[in-house]
Amino acid sequence: MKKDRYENSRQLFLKAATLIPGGVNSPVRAFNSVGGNPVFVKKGKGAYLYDADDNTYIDYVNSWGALLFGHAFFSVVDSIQQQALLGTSYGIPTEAEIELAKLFVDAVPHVEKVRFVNSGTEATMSAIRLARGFTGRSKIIKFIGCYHGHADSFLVAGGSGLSTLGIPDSAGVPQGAVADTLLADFNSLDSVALLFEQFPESIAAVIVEPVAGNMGCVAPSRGFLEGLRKLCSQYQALLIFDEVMTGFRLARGGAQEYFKVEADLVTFGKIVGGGLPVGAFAGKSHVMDQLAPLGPVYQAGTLSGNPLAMSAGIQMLKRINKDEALYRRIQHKTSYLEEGLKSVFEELQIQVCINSVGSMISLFFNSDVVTDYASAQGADAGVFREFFHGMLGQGIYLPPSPFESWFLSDALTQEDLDHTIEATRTVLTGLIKNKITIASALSWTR
Ligand code: KE4
Repeated sequence: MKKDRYENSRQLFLKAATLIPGGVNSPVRAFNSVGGNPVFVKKGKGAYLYDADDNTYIDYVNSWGALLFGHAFFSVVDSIQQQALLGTSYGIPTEAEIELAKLFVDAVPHVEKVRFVNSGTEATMSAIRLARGFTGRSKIIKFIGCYHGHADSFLVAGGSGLSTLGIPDSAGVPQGAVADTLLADFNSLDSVALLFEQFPESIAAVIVEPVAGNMGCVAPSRGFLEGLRKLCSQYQALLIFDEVMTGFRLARGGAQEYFKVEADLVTFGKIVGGGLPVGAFAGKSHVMDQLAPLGPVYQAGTLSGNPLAMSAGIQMLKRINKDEALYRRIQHKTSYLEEGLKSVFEELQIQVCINSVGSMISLFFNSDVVTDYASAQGADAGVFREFFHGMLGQGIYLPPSPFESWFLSDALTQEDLDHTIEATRTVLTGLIKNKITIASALSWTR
């Protein structure tokens, strides 16, 4: 009997679900918001993924942004192989940590010291603790729809998987853990100013995704980041740029370079580890030196600065340093894709909002512009679901949620981009013909 296109993945998912909650090790992978079963990948190479049924995909997730140069990038793989022969972990300082720290501090503006950890969550959790320890204050401001990992104090009105699953808060987080987490609206300086007026001497930090990627891609409005800088300086709070997504993606110096706004602390993940578990947080010495063993703010990790992960990160940053044209090239690829998608929607008279910054891009089935979480939520999730599966069938792997940014890798070719644009035309044409599946969609065709 003809095998279903995803049969092996389906079998693997059934098996995984007997051993791993929900069959996945991170909720957003479970396809909950798009329905169906996740595909299981057996190989990645360059811009492509190969799943358990030997289907091939052009990848626009790239390990949620970590793989700026695509899968199995030769120098990263080679360095990991070399290091593995020398040992996988020591729990003792190594020269590699100094080398990556130097590459990091030379690339990222306004930082003097960096501490490596194992995930973006660890980086943001530690940065908040450091801000609280440095200022002696306890409150933090985060933005509705922004996601900073799964540390307790962030699990309020979070984006990414929390929005995908429709659980903006999480069970198991005691009220006390979020009592000091104040919420503001992304792109609304008034909502931030109001909180500072209410708590003029209690706010340790404002943490923001300089480009929101966890409600879909949403750019900061003109003056928003500059306004946050001004308010934090005025009230002696620290401005934390959560650059887990934007770090080394928007520019070599990340969002601070791209928007020319100085943060007091920055948190990194993803690209800095080249696909291995690395997070980092960094700032000026007088703040970072509050960290143990120098200062009173405790933070630790068995595998922090792990030699395998350091070797991968070193290769990523070395490649970024020597590839002068990288960011211009990947920006061009993103603009080409965006223009191509827009022309297809225009041709088919379908309303859509496409947001992009650098090599981050999102598509909202929405008639309005998307500038914050509320407008992102206004997009038609049902049509996104149909679109996602249609594109999957065309060999295009998109993030399985409307509340996620797509991430381009430099491995994408012109042909890949053209195929993506053509696939979009094929899928949307099919959706429009198939009135039963997307009756709601017709409501937004012109
Ligand atoms: P991790 O702990 O997942 O490495 O990083 C947490 C984090 C912190 N800050 C920002 C801005 C982030 O985007 C993330 C994690 N990003 C999600 C993608 N939306 C990771 C995917 C997942 O949860 O599986």
